[in-house]
Amino acid sequence: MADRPALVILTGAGISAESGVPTFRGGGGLWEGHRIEDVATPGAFARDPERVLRFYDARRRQLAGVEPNAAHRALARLEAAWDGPFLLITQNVDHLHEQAGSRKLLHMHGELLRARCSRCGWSDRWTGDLAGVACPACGRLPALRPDVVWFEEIPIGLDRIEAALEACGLFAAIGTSGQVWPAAGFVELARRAGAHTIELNLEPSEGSDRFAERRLGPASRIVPAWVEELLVAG
Ligand code: BV8
Repeated sequence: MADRPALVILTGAGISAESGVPTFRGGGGLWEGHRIEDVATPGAFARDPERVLRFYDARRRQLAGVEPNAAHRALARLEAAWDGPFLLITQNVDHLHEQAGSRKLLHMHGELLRARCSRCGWSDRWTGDLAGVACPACGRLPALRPDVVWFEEIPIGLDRIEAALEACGLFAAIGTSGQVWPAAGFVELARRAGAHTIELNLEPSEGSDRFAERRLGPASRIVPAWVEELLVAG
């Protein structure tokens, strides 16, 4: 197969929606009933750590039993078959991309199934609740937090992401509303690099007109179709 262009993919909550993980801004979305300022900022954790930990404990419990869907599996197939540079950046904090087999993966907003200590820096995989639990390393309480990037915190891997975008030939954004920065600006970096840009979403996102191409429909249907097209195109 001819050498492929460098491919960068950004996913958001929409790719996990059909696996039963609620999106953030859809009907019944996660933030409903919760203001970002009350549950997803360092200030919220400093003011009321138990409330923040209960919000994340409820989301972590929701992840038990959810499975990757056809869109996650299609992206794992694409990675395995792509003989050019490939990077899958996800804003999601679930583990569905890994469970589907993705490896060239970067969780820019962290991982809900990891915890870290806000006092001593300890961190590890964590599948249980965090509310009321002392840090296993330093013993402090409250101290443990979910290992995710809150609003006003710096996302993970930005240097690696910017380098990949500046060198990419194809950029796809899948299931993201384009409302959260800096992820919402990635399409601009890709366009400046001369990449072809495509959005795959249930409906046009906030930044839809910044993409050269868009495909509308549920991810579990349009992502496998797009992947098969790419792989057949040779
Ligand atoms: C930063 C982890 C500085 C936690 C998340 C004041 C101070 C500081 C910063 C700011 C500020 N004001 C604004 C900002 C910037 C801020 C921001 O963007 N705010 C927004 C609200 C305006 N950003 C930050 O604070 C970021 N940090 O700016 O630091 C900096 C940065 C760079 C360099 C130097 C300094 C940190 C943001 C990270 C926040 N953490 N998550 C957690 O999960 O609890 S963000 C959260 O939103 C999730 O990660 C989620 O993925 C993400 C984005 O949402 P989406 O994934 O797009 O999900 P959404 O529900 O919105 O949309 C779903 C989409 O799916 C829709 O389009 C829908 O149509 C589609 N869909 C639905 N079903 C399907 C589907 N598509 C296909 N098929 C389906 N079946």
